[in-house]
Amino acid sequence: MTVVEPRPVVHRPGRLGRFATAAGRAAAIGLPTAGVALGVAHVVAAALGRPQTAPVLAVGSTVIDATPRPLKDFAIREFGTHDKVVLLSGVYLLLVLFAVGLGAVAGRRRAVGYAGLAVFVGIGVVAVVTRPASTGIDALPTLVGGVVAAVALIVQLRFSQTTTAADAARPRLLNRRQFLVTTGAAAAVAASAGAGGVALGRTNTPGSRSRAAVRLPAPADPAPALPAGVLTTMPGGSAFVTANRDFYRVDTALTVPQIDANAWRLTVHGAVDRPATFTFDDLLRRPMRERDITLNCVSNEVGGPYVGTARWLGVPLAPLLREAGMRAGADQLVSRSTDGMTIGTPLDAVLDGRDAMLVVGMNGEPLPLEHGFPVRLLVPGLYGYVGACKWLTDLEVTTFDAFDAYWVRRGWAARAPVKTASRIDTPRPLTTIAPGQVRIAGVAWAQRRGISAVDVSVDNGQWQPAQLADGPSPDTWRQWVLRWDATPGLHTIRVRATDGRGDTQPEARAGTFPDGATGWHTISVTVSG
Ligand SMILES: Nc1nc2c(c(=O)[nH]1)N[C@H]1C(S)=C(S)[C@@H](COP(=O)(O)O)O[C@H]1N2
Ligand SMILES: [Mo]
Repeated sequence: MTVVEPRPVVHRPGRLGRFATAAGRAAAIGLPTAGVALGVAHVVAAALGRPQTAPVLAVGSTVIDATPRPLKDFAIREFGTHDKVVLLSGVYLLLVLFAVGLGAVAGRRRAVGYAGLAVFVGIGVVAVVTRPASTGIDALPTLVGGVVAAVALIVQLRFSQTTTAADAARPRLLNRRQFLVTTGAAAAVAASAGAGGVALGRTNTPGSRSRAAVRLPAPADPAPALPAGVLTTMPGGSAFVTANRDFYRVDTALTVPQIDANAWRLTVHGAVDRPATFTFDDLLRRPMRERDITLNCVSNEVGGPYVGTARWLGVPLAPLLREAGMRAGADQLVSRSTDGMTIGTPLDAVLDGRDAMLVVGMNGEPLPLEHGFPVRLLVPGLYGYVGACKWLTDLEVTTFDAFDAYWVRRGWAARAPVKTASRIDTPRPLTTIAPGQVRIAGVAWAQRRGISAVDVSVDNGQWQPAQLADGPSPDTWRQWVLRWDATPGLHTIRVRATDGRGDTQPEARAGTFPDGATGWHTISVTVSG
């Protein structure tokens, strides 16, 4: 007689259900493991005072440098100052996919899982140590994160599988609970370490501590008093001076470089007879100049936000270069920063008498970290990418033939004086406003040449001269206002400026690449009936 063994009744989930269970389990193993690696690395990096050595940031920075120019251009255009958030989100998304994949293979073949983790850590280490200005020790946070993550993975795998007879005999529930507990613990470690790292990285940084200790000297050559007509505030529009916290920020740095002003050095070298090195105190002992200057980015679209005016305090650059003794034939000044940026400035622009400065102060404070602490270059009349190197450490006198700077290598113009531009700040585009007397107002700039007129046209009608507020020099923007009797309906408003030489902004639209946008800022508004 044959005994037919009764088969246990099991509920087999459908295909979709099986996939979901497998994916969930893979995620439950992989995500906390990756999270532990990154969170622990982040907190160690922050505790060591080198937050930029957190592997996610190092990978992100590597991605930025490797991004082809059109894509980077697109990112800045589409996401503006959020481009870094978008990029980091992309890096995190790839990480999640990798981590889930790791969880999936680790659940089946542990050895492959550990190998996957090693690859994961390896990518981080390579990214960290190949960053400019990195040292071997910078691999430490990533390695510590990797080791702790490996332990987390071992523990999790132990509880995620029933491998021994004894395990199998145990009630499934316990096993599952243990699995959830270990996974939850790993996730908690990851989250708290990550949060701790971010918080530490914000406050306990060498840069912010050093900046707090800086005392700026009074300028020997103070900024001229602002003319009475300057509008210190402007309802709905741009105040003459842009507050530091509102000043636009454009750079390739994922974490703000942390520089101790006491350890900082500026080297002046290249085609000079007397190369020299300056400490921060050396600079502060020189006579200081203070000026109001408008700075803007070549990536600013017509009507865009990447422009601001600040009161800068700094050391005049031309005398310092003359002391070094520039050799004949040199035509380019290359600035280098601690984070590996290179910026090429025409030497004649630095030497022609304009207020080219090594800037240490912005609106009465030491330079904010985001704007280049402790020292940045500023050359009025040039877009930032050819004249405003932040976190400056090195000045090389050379030629345009001999060296292409960072953005020039990516196709942007080597010489880029700012183009005349004007912007309508109020009314806001695509808003609905009440009929009657309306102030149309904004700013216009053409550093070095100055602004001589701003005209506004409503509904393609006659150009009407706007009222121009005063400005202290041709290197700052000018505010403008025009009163308009708004009638119900949809209206378009456009603006154009004329510079100090009498040249009016061309109507033809050009994109920002390769040397700055052109065209008239045009908006439409609805006036309610
Ligand atoms: N080290 C460094 N300096 C830099 C940049 C950068 O990416 N790295 N960006 C430049 C660009 S493109 C501009 S427009 C200005 C912006 O200065 P801000 O961020 O202080 O407004 O800085 C310039 N200096
Ligand atoms: Mo820029």
